[in-house]
Amino acid sequence: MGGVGSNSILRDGKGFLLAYDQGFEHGPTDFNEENVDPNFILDIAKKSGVFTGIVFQEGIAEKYYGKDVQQETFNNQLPLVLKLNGKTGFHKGEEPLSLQLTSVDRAIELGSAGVGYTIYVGSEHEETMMKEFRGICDEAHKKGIVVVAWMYPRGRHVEGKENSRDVVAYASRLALELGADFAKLPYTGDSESFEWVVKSAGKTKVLMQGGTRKDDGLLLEEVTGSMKAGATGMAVGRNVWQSGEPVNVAKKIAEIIWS
Ligand code: FBP
Repeated sequence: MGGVGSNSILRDGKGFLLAYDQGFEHGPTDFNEENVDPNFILDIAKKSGVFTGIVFQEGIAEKYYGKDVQQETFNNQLPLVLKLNGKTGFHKGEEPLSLQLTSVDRAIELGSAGVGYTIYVGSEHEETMMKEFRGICDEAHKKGIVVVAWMYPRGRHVEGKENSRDVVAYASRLALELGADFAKLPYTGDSESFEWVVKSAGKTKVLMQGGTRKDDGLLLEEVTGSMKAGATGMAVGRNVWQSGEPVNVAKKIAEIIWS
């Protein structure tokens, strides 16, 4: 996989994923009356028409994306990336561990084009996640779907260095060596340093992480910097669906990705 298979969540070689697993990771505290409804998120994807995939945990995929819903609304135009692991936000400040909750087979049953898995790089539990991830990579590739690794530096060994060039490049290299097709990584603050992150990832394609809601100008600057550095695209959540103009922001990001 890696080459041809990656195209299932790419358009003209670029990717733009809409992430909506924050209700799981942070609780509904991230949401308001509108965006607490998964259909609101699907509507953003539909109205903007710019995303190459959507990220859900199993329960939401089952109830809002399932094959019937997908056919009615998107005619298979919005590939699903099913998040296989996750943890709650109740353990902030500890050495994070996120374990597999659902399977590659279930992802395929739900019509997924890919699976996602978070590895907390630098955490004292990183080995457990790496081992689980390896098995997932092998299985997903055998069964013909792509693997997106959320590579997030976390824990006391990397504290304060979560966005530093060398730590993020280490995370991107790890994604390559573990067999991920895509690595979702935090931005390092400037295009030059992110270029090293992208280089370190080799044939693994880099998607920049969104993060907490920031000023639109800064967000677009980061997208520009990461694309200039050779990133394949972005995976974004809060910066789109927490915006007062989500469709507009999504389109502006897409303009940069496909420019
Ligand atoms: P955002 O663009 O909203 O940051 O979404 C990306 C994401 O990776 C989600 O998939 C996930 O729920 C969240 O960020 C995790 O954020 P954190 O690790 O900072 O709690």
